[in-house]
Amino acid sequence: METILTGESMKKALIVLCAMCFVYRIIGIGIVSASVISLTGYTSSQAENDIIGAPAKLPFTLTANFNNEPTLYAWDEVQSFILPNDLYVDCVTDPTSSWIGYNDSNYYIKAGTTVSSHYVQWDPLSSKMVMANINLDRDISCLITDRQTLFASDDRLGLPGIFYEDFVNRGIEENPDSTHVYGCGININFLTANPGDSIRIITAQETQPAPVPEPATIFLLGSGLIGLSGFIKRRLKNKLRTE
Ligand SMILES: [Ca+2]
Ligand SMILES: [Ca+2]
Repeated sequence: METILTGESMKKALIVLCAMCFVYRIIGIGIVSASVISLTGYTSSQAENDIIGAPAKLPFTLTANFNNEPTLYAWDEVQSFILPNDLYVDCVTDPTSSWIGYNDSNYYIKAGTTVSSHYVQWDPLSSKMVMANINLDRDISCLITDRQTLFASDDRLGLPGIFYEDFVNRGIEENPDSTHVYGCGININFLTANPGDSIRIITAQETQPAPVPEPATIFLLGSGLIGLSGFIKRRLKNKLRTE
């Protein structure tokens, strides 16, 4: 007795399976959105261009000896990432957010929160100022502006393919650098010499529970499976009869 499906019946079974997967997919299982960064109104007293983007070629190592004049770099890092542990930050826009914690004079984003990260770097050849307005598609929750907190967040938030070195004076200074966050936008004003000024901009939200398939979905999937098994049985029976 032969129990192997023929090429034709295999093809039909596959079509039925694909159709079921498509129905399951369009009902909305596991769809995750991510933040996108944009830059407007960039001006600098001496820089000529206004370009946004990550370093053109990855992998790339971010070192103190790098310079990206006259470009202000701003790039998306990890998106919709669930923090495996607490993440310390330097500024928060709303300390009462449910995902913000406070410990020993420091704010942190609680483990289990979903975050998206963006990196901004201004690194001219010689001392220069940059003023820019950066917009995200979601309200900004936190900034990471200090060498130590940047270093401590590189592994979790960094863009794969960029190697972030730890070096002295990474981050920004309290004076004269300034940041002003309003909703999903941020104004930056950095006066910079080597090794450059860097910050991380974080959006955060409570992690949504994984969607549970609705009864209608389960019914569709169930009927699909029953239909598929009936189809295979019928094909086998017909095949045996003709042999
Ligand atoms: Ca600076
Ligand atoms: Ca530099």
